[in-house]
Amino acid sequence: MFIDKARIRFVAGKGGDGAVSFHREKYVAAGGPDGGDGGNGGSIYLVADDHLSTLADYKYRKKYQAEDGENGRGNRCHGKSADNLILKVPRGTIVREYESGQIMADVSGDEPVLICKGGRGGFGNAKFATPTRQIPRFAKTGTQGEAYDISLELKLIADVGLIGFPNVGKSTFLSVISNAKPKIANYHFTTLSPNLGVVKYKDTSFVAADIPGLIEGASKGIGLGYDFLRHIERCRLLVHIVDISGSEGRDPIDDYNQINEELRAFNPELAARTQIVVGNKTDLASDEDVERFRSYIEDKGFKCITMSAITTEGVQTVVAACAEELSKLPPVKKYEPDFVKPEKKSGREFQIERDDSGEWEIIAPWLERILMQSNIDDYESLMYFQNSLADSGILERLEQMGVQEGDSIRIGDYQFDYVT
Ligand SMILES: Nc1nc2c(ncn2[C@@H]2O[C@H](COP(=O)(O)OP(=O)(O)OP(=O)(O)O)[C@@H](O)[C@H]2O)c(=O)[nH]1
Ligand SMILES: [Mg+2]
Repeated sequence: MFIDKARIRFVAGKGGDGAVSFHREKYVAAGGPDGGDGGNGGSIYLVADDHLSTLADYKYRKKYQAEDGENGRGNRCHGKSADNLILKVPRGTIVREYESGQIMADVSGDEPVLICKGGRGGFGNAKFATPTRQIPRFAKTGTQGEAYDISLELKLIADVGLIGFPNVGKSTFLSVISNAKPKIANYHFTTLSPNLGVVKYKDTSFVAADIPGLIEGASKGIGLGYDFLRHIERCRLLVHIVDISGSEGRDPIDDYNQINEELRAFNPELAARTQIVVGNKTDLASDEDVERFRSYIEDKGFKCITMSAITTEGVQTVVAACAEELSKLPPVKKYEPDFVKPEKKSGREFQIERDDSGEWEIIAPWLERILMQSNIDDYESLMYFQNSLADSGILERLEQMGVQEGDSIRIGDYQFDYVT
């Protein structure tokens, strides 16, 4: 199934915690601190894969999570950093932060693009040893990885977009000029999803995209084509194919105007894009049909080429005209990221509550971890703990909330009296 939009959640891995450990060896009395650092959490990258043409994989799996980094261990053993998660998407996938709609990336190049950064591993206590602090009984916890709700939207990368009514021969044309093998048949909406083909011309090449046919009212959601117009939004050049023979009883001039009308309704910028107008099926058309159409288009100041995709007469003239136009046009549009990362959380969030008995409770799992890893009787550890209380803004908040000397404060299983 062709899926060109998906919503997913990405969660990068957390950094591993640093270890608190002391060197132990027979006959060695007081070994130094040897707690290793935690490993980094895995990041999530997206990379373009030309073998993929749809976002179907992301329709069914909603959450992707990279592994956490390993915790550090004693004996200066550092935790292993987690592998990054590198996910494949079709080339031309636009990545947005879901809520804001801001663009995080346009995955159209060859390099993997970082979307969610993994957390950093915390330092083990070995890193905290200084000449004056020889017995650090604390280590740093790893930081959280980034996590975002993300929308993916495919906007194909192609130089040339083929547009026109159903059955005019768009897929036939693509099949004779490129390596693509689209389905071709004598009924409307043979093409149900875009096809890409690489067209070689002299020593250059370009990519052409064939999309489902457009019909009157497409911009109001009639038929299939409208949804697919986004896939030619960044084409540099449009080849507008018209069945010049009127073999389906429509007037080719009406067809031409109708399609332009639908383009305008979808996106005026797209309607203003450079077009090469191609009258197809000359093998079925009379000379008068051909001349009437040609003079109408030329009178409007545009170039008109005629061909028969089936006999291939005139096809190379269209290819040459595309190559020539493309050489004058700017490169394929890239969407620039405008995503602003939300204010970075310090990883030291807390909540303060006061119960009926007047006891204060500080809810902060990171602080409990510090307490667990510390020895409160140890001066160095106590200082580190007190600094954490001050740095994180907990003390200030307690004071604002009216804490008094001697009040009881609880953090997890620990209890203290407030002293100024
Ligand atoms: N006689 C003649 N028939 C053609 C020509 N080009 C295409 N056809 C026929 O027209 C029919 C439709 O061709 P497709 O290439 O599938 O047309 P399409 O524009 O891709 O159609 P949709 O995918 O339905 O939008 C097929 O039966 C083709 O064989 C041509 O130059 N001359
Ligand atoms: Mg087709």
